[in-house]
Amino acid sequence: MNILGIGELMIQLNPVNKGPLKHANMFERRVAGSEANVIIGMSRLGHNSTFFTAVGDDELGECIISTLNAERINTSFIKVGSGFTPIYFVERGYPVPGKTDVLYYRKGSAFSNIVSNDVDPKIFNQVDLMFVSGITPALSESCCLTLKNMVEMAKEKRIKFVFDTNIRKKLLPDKDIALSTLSFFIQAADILITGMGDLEHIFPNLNLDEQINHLRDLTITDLIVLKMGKEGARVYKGKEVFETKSFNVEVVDELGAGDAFDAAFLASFVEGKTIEESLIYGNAAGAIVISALGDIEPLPNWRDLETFLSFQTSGEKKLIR
Ligand code: KDG
Repeated sequence: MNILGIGELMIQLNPVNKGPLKHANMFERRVAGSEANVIIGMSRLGHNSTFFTAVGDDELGECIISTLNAERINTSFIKVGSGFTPIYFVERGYPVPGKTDVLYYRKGSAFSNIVSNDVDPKIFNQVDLMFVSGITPALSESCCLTLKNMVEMAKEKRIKFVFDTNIRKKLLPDKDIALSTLSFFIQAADILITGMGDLEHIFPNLNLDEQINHLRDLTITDLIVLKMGKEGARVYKGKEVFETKSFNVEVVDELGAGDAFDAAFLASFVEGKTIEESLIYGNAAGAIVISALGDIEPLPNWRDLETFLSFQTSGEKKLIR
């Protein structure tokens, strides 16, 4: 399948050790960005991918483009030079063990300055599926407007539109603004992905069934995917509900686990695997990514997924060194 992803990539400065950021003095420089993580994950699982973003005309922008090129992503539509390349710092495992926080330097970035004229309509040629998340409309008004236009163009061309609500509270701290910023995309999605934290942010103090019912009222799709972290994942398809448990692994760096889930779930689902199988591959990819540093580096290919899953069922017996 041909996939188009849209979103911001940043330079990630990830401490080598866990602990408070103010005492971190050794960092590894990586590249990450939620939507790009998903697209790279899908590329590793065999799908042709194009990515639309913007970066600064600087060394860090070049680093981001070469990362995408190395993953066989088509970077020819990327805009260079409309602002600076953003950076963020990660705080790992502190103060809540196993949890991660981020410190962004992204306001006014190259991507947040994009306008609809920066999008070459040829980007939609031969695309089957477009992936977007709630981070992009939250970055700036022009990002939100550009993305709305892109969704409309994709719809005209009958491209399947996948939307992950993917709320970053640092970008959308107010629940009403969060809901109004995301409602166009929630409504238009052909596949809608969300998480427990996102539902709690936009529909606080309700039980899960009530939250899902509210979401159903806002969207045209009958396919909602719910990421439940340690509890696994669920799909609501019409009146049916499918659920699979997560895998128990040591958390090294939780960033990117949800993106890895999306990549493996979507890659499996669009190539005809059942909903249950797709959920299992999604959970396996999330578990693999959570067990190693970085968002992009540990994203699995099919062989990695099969090795992980066969270890879950057969243990050491099937591992040959
Ligand atoms: O999904 C992991 C990402 O959230 C993170 O690494 C960076 O894209 C990012 C963001 O906007 O927080």
